[in-house]
Amino acid sequence: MKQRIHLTGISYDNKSSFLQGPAMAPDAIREVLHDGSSNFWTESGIDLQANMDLADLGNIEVDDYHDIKAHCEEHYEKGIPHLFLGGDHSVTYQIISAISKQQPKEFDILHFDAHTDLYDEFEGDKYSHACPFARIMENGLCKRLVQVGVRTVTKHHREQADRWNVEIIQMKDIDKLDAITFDRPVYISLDLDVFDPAYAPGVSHHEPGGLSPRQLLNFLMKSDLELFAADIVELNPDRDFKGMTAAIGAKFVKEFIGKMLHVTG
Ligand SMILES: [Mn+2]
Repeated sequence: MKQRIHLTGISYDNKSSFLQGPAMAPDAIREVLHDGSSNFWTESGIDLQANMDLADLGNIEVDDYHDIKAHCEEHYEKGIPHLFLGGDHSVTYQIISAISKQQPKEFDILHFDAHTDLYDEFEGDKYSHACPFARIMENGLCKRLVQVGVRTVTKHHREQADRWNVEIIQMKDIDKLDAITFDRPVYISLDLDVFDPAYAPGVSHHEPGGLSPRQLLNFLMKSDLELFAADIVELNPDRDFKGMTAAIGAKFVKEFIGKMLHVTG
């Protein structure tokens, strides 16, 4: 039987501190996904079209940041794997707030990013795209947060991480990634700026020295984590080159769905 999968776009980038653009990302990723340039098999050998019933629930478009949560609550159904396409990273707090009403503290978050996004506030805004994981942790919305690929840690971030026992695997220590395992279902938040700008130029914040897509693909294939939902955020189509970064987004849409299907190739 085909596994139902839900996909929601969140066309929102008003909490971006530097450049806008990620509001256009959901459609840019969908375009690559459906342009016929690739097939629907995962690298682990799963035929997605034979195994998934993908329902695209369209884009959430709101003016008020705090309205995103209610729309996510309407879209999210516990038990149906869900993929969210941002949007800037501020949307993750709204998504997790919606999800945690149905799955209180029963899950962990695995967060790939060049940044911790743990600021208590950024430029006077507690809901900036630099702050979502501070809001998630202070509200106790998940059990465990593991951040991977970070390469911009400050003293403030370190203090914030210590407050909530956030585990940070900085990019310089990336060899430790393979040892990470999870006891609870996992939500992955993928900020595309975790990748080196050489691979992913289409993001607002270029931070050299990042992950390669290959490293994350290999980790996903080796890991036995139980993925129940994920987001892919911070694609900025205005900064992209020939859709290269959108293609990485589309690639991980497929690989994340493959992980959600619980079938083997
Ligand atoms: Mn980031």
